[in-house]
Amino acid sequence: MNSEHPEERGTPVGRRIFLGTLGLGALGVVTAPVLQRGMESFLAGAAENDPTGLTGLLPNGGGFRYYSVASSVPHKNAENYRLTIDGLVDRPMSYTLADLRALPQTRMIRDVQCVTGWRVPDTPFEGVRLSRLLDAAGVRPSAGAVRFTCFDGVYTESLTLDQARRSDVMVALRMQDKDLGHSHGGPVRLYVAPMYFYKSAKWLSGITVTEDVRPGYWEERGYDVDAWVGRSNGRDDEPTS
Ligand SMILES: Nc1nc2c(c(=O)[nH]1)N[C@H]1C(S)=C(S)[C@@H](COP(=O)(O)O)O[C@H]1N2
Ligand SMILES: [Mo]
Repeated sequence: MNSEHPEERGTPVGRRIFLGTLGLGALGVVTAPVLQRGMESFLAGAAENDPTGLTGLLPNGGGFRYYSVASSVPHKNAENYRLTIDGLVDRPMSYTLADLRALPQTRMIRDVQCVTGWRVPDTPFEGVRLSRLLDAAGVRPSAGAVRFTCFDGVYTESLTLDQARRSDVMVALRMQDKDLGHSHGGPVRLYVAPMYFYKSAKWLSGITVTEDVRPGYWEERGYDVDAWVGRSNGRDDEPTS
């Protein structure tokens, strides 16, 4: 490795750049399946060696595919999980899991659609409407967008303020009538029902109100920022919301 570019030495970053480049080269559609295939063979191997049947609880069972652009993600629970809201707000906030559970919960049942093609019908999600958290923080007039960050340290997402205030956008605590497990982004993930599932950032830890949209992880790698199901990314799927 060239010592003039010490920042290029870290292998995790190098791997992310490699995957991202693949994604750009094929309009972003190749990248996720590459990760997915690795995970599926891992799951298949795990299932073969699992007399307890516990691997049946892994996400592949329900039609979901497991995705993470980070190679490892810390586990967070009721003791150490925090969700912060900051940026262009009057009252920056930090919520514990108990705080979020104490707020009014919304339940929605929608299809989940990944931009790579897989769809999971009629999936119940429960959590707190994002609009409620934004109102509690007091969004300033100069604000136009929201940026989401994750405790995997890598993934980011974004919405316009109008999109973020839709009633079908939530900070989800439960999916399929269970508390969100780690592999699905638990304890808390974003859920943007009308958009491709890449908008639904897993392991959500930060909500920052900003002036303008800053494209998220996959959006910097070729996916559409306005990710409406059936009306973006060159796809014609049935809308989900
Ligand atoms: N933090 C984080 N959130 C993420 C992703 C990711 O890699 N990291 N992948 C996205 C994509 S492309 C999809 S399809 C869904 C997958 O969610 P699942 O693993 O629960 O099926 O999460 C989205 N949110
Ligand atoms: Mo996806």
